[in-house]
Amino acid sequence: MPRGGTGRHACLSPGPPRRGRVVAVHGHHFQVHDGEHVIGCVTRGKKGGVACGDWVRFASTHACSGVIERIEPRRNLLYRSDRHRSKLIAANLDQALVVVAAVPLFREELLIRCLLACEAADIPARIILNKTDLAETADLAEALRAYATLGYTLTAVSALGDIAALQALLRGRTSVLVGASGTGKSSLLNRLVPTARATVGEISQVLDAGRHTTTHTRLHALPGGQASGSLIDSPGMQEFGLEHLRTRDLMHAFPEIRGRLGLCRFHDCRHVREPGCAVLEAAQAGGILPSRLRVYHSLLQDR
Ligand SMILES: Nc1nc2c(ncn2[C@@H]2O[C@H](COP(=O)(O)OP(=O)(O)OP(=O)(O)O)[C@@H](O)[C@H]2O)c(=O)[nH]1
Ligand SMILES: [Mg+2]
Ligand SMILES: [Zn+2]
Repeated sequence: MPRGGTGRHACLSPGPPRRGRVVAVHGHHFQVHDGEHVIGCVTRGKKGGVACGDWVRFASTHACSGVIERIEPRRNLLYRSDRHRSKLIAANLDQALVVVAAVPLFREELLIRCLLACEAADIPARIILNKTDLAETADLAEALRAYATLGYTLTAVSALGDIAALQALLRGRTSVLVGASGTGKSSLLNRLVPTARATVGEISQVLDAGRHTTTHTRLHALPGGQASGSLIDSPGMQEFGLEHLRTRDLMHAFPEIRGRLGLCRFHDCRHVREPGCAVLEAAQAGGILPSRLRVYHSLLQDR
């Protein structure tokens, strides 16, 4: 059994393609769970683009391995992108849990970018504030209250303490843990799926940042049988590239802008400094977080 995986490794006799779910991604190697076994698979040729959580058709070959023939249509796909390529995070999600913490240093822009990617992919997002056992967390909890009014429920937990509130959110769903390195994603996973035994890293005091301990995305079955749901742990990121979002996508990915589209004087308003802009007026009246408007404007500059 792969550490923290789902099911047993198997050598199967070759046969017609079967259905399975991708539970781990290691570069061009994938682990596929067919409901009973985990089979190491590759893709045919150079075809990449398989994400953790994908449902695939695969054929078992002569060894203890298989070949992914095709990816079934996805319900959704969470990914980030830079100028050169896309980095797939996970597919077919019921929700994304964006994990934040006061230690290492909280970076609001990373949270905002994670939430934008979720919005653009039409994946419901929640914020999980971890490390409530640390005194520094109280101020962050206060600062994040404004996010609840945007529709992102905040759940505060400690991986060292009571995680019942988080457990309740996961039941029967496929969820992914995303966020900055060192916020405690793998620590939370280990509490929720004790057999996962995921490696937990130290935090660099010098850099006040995580050390990118988790290097691969992996799906874990939550305890209690099939209906319990699945939890995907992903590597923490330092940056969250959003090259794939065009100006229009961005406007829609900010709920506070989306809700005001059509209310500006000019129909092609970009909400930067146009007169009669409903978004800027709302911001001036204190109805929009300045930090979020700043990120919106800086993202527009790249487009
Ligand atoms: N005090 C406190 N420390 C925690 C908590 N959760 C995690 N940590 C610590 O935070 C550090 C990073 O934890 P990880 O679980 O490795 O963080 P991660 O988000 O998985 O990091 P990456 O895999 O690099 O993305 C470790 O030293 C953990 O012991 C918590 O609730 N409270
Ligand atoms: Mg981790
Ligand atoms: Zn406007």
